[in-house]
Amino acid sequence: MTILERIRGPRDLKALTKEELGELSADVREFLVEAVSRTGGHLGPNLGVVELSIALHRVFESPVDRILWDTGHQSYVHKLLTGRQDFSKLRGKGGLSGYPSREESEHDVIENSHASNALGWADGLAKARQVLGERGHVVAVIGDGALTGGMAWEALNNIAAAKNRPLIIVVNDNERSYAPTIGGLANHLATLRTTDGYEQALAWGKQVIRGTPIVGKYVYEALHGAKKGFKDAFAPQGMFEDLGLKYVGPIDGHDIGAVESALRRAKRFHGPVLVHCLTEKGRGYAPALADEADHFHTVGVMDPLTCAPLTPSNGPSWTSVFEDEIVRIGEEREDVVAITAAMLHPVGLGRFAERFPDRVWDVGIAEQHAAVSAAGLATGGLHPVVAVYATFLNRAFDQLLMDVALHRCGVTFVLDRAGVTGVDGASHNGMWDMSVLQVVPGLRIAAPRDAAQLRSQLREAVAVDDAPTLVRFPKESAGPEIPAVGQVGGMDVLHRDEQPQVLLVAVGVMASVCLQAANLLTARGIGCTVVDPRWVKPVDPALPQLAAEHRLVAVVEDNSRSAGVGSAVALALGDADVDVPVRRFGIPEQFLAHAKRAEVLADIGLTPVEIAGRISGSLAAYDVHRRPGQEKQES
Ligand SMILES: Cc1ncc(C[n+]2csc(CCOP(=O)(O)OP(=O)(O)O)c2C)c(N)n1
Repeated sequence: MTILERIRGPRDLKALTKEELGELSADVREFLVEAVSRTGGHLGPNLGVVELSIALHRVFESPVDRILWDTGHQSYVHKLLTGRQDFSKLRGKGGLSGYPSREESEHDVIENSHASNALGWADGLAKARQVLGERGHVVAVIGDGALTGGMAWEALNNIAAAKNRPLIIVVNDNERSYAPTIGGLANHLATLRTTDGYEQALAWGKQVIRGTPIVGKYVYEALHGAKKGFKDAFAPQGMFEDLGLKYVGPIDGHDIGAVESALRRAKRFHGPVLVHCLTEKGRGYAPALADEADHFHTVGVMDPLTCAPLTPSNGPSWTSVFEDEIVRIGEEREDVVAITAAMLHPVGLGRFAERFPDRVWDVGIAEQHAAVSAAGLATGGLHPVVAVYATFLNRAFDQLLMDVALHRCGVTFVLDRAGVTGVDGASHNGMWDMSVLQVVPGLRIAAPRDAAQLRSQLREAVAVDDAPTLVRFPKESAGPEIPAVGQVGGMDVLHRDEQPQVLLVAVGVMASVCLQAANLLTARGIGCTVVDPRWVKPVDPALPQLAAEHRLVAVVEDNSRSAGVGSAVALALGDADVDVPVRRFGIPEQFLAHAKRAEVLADIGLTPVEIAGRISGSLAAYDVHRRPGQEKQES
């Protein structure tokens, strides 16, 4: 039995010797490489926090002490130490979540995987403990990447205000988000990293300067009086202390003893403390360390020895189609520039950055800044393309509405991972954009159905210079091309039966599902038209008239059913006095548990069989409803 297998909960860690702790760390790394290669998941970040997680659970008493993981992708080791060692279905249906999960364990608190929020949670929890007079520490672990987010700084501002409210912030500084962390904060952390630490400098100052005859004493006192000057002269770590936080560090985050003693010091302090730990993403696994792009931030299913991917590729991904086209557009138009929020490669801006290094900005995990600075860039005469995952655009709603749309700025938002993403669970699905953004005046939204459409709609989007545009596409491969058989207004007709009864409005990637549903309906004698509106906002002016030629409209979207494209279509039909019922197929208003994308779509009824069945059921019910008595006569 390995030491890891003997750990049933944090208590089992307490009695381990130094040697056993070393063995445990090695067990954990071996386990992570094996297990995560089998399922895919966040490997690099977890390899980097092995010792830190062990030390945290030895020093604190979770769950009485609350340990909060910012973003939560680095919580695998914490899971292993808190009784969860069955990783066989990690991120799969019925298996462990890839993030903390309160359903899984009393040791977990924050589940939502959107970065930079843990300090805010910690502030609230610490205040609650103070008001209720409860015992226990609150510890938030935040990466240097997550520390670039504005929310973290709003929290620091509040945390620092209460000098006597204990709260421990552990900065897990591996110098990287996905790519190396950027910006002034990153530079400051780098300065801290290269110094011996304030405490050591202070001790040295006392010894050396004071020991210098006559002038030494005065120099020391003068410097000590001007504490900031002294600190900055010898260990320039003033920023956190200037904010009002005690700073401990920098600590070697892979030295369990050193981390433990820093945490114990922090625990004794009756106010906010920041413990700065230096770690290495991908630690102990050579292929991860050799991977310059992201140190294996996330991996798919792979061979742990060769790292060769073991899931077959079904053709080019949506991301790679965007990546190619934006470079082509960049060649043709010098005014097109790009912004990423710490995800240059995942959102497909890597090649653009290589080709046009001066025309791309990584703003850190700062979607709000991405949007507002895009407004500035547009007003300054450029056309910015802001590429983010759909779920993270939620952060920038106000900036998109007030800074970009209100000022009629020509900014193109590109949303990768739109719709059901699956394995990353509830918070990673990009299922809200087409609902919340319906209310933004002047915004145009494109949902391309295939790679060719993505290329042409991206071009149409960047051609708009007096309003925001948005292009959204899902995860995985773009699939085969779906040809149009005709045109109505700006919409593509994908399928047309004689005397159609049902108009299927296929939003983006749902085109192939709609075509299959139409075939099933046609086989039952229910004629269909399938249109791809291409631009789903605003609703195409030709849609109400087309709808009027059918008995039922069914809108199928990979987005929340609430207030999405289906609702916009119903509104447009109502406004045009077209009295044809609209059925809305989409994601129910709930948080979806992790599972493969196809499994989730099946569970929520977004399959051809389910859609066809419900449409024919609706038509039958509609007949009964509209012509009562006819059923009786027929029977
Ligand atoms: C609001 C938001 N934007 C983007 C992301 C995507 N994301 C996940 S982890 C990560 C990097 C985090 O870096 P850091 O906090 O330093 O943790 P590390 O992975 O280096 O341990 C990013 C950008 C996110 N989770 N949340």
